[in-house]
Amino acid sequence: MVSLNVKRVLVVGLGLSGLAALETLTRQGYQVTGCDARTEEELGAVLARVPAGAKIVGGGYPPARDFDLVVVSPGVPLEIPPLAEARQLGIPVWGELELGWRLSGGRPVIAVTGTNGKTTTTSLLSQMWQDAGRPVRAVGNIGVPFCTAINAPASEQLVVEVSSFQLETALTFQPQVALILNLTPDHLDRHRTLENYLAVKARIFANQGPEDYLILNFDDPAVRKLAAWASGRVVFFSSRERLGEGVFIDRGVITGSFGGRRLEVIPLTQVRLRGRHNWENCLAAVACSMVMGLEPGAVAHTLETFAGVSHRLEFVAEIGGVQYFNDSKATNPEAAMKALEAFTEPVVLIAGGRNKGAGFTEFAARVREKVRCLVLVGEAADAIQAALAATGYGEIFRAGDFAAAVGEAARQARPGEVVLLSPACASWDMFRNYEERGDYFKELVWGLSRQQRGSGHGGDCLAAP
Ligand code: UMA
Repeated sequence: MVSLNVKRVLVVGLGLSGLAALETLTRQGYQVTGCDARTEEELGAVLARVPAGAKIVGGGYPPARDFDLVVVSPGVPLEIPPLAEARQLGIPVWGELELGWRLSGGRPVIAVTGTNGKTTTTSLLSQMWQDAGRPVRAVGNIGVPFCTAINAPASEQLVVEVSSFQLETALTFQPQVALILNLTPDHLDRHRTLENYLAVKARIFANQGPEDYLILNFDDPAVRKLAAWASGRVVFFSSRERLGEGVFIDRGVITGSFGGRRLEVIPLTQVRLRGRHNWENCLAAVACSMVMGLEPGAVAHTLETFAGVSHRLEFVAEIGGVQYFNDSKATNPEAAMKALEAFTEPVVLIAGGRNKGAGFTEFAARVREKVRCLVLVGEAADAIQAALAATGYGEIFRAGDFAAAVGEAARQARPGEVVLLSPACASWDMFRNYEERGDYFKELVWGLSRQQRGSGHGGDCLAAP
């Protein structure tokens, strides 16, 4: 067991990460206090999950000076009092990822970051390992705190989805393979400037050594530039250019080229995921599989069969010739623009929610090109409508709530079209998270599909559940 050389630990935030940290630290005999901005009453059922032996402070934070280490959850801003105080007093502040990484003894991991596509790529990599018959576990931002995997057998490959929030408090994290998929403005309400955000993302490879790999998107200028700072071996992937070295598309075939060795993996037409952004995720995963020596046959099989993950361009149902897709994970304009690129059919788009500090000018231009009609809902509806007004686009419907938005989209859509939920915004004004938003969308669509069947027009109804 790895010793941390501390006794008293303060865990800030009692969500998934905080609870996992509390559990792990208590089990290892540290004196642990968990705290949360939510009062004990608001924490409610969470308290039942607090391990025996851990103290809890609800409705605020105890002073950091009483502790030797502060462990913080990714969603907690670093300016709150105990964290500012800890920094002032020189008390270390680690994120849950850093804690898990240290307690795991710094085991070799694959780490995936980027603005969009992290969860898809993490899941795709896990599936590749599974299909190759190798034990694997996906952890991190994907919804499974790193701390839960500290005792995973050494034979098990950990694939870690890493967010910018987690990287802010990752000090010694050193993935054997780091992937950066793309970098566009996101979470600027927290990181303030794009430069800060890029600097935080670059921390994923800051501790890498010469034997480690850094897999970078050649087509993304901000990502490509990071190669200059790498101390590991850089491998590029590109969906637009045939690279001398790296992974790319050559005459429609995903191809890898390393040290004069060339490998044709699979024609794009046989890849199940849709859209260029997904090709990029596939290319990044292929590059990772190659540097890790995975069998190409298993990799090709995964690409042929992997249908994506929930809430990312997830097919929900076809009702009366209209296809419904759930892309609730698109919590920023860039992600929603990428989703739009995946369709050649006319799109009825549902967008809106809480803006995380993004501008909508570029998004509006893309909507004008690709969206036949737009249904707006949530806090950011005015801002999005204003951006669209500047382009002269008028096909906009406003909905008072989420269910009304789905109903309006269904009314507007014609056979052969796509209804796409790709909100370009966070869900927090109406839901707890994007999963809840996506699940509600699916329920509403399945409800429409049942209505359609009930009305005797069910012959052309293809519903997922
Ligand atoms: N809290 C405070 N003070 C604050 C803010 C929050 O005490 O100022 C408390 C809240 O009351 C709550 C707890 O902190 O009890 C929540 O902590 P958290 O927001 O870190 O949430 P977790 O449940 O620990 O989930 C986190 C990630 N959440 C965020 O980064 C916001 C999850 O990513 C991740 O799956 C999980 O750890 C396990 O690693 C979600 C996410 O939205 C999916 N990520 C963002 C994204 O993908 O864009 C970064």
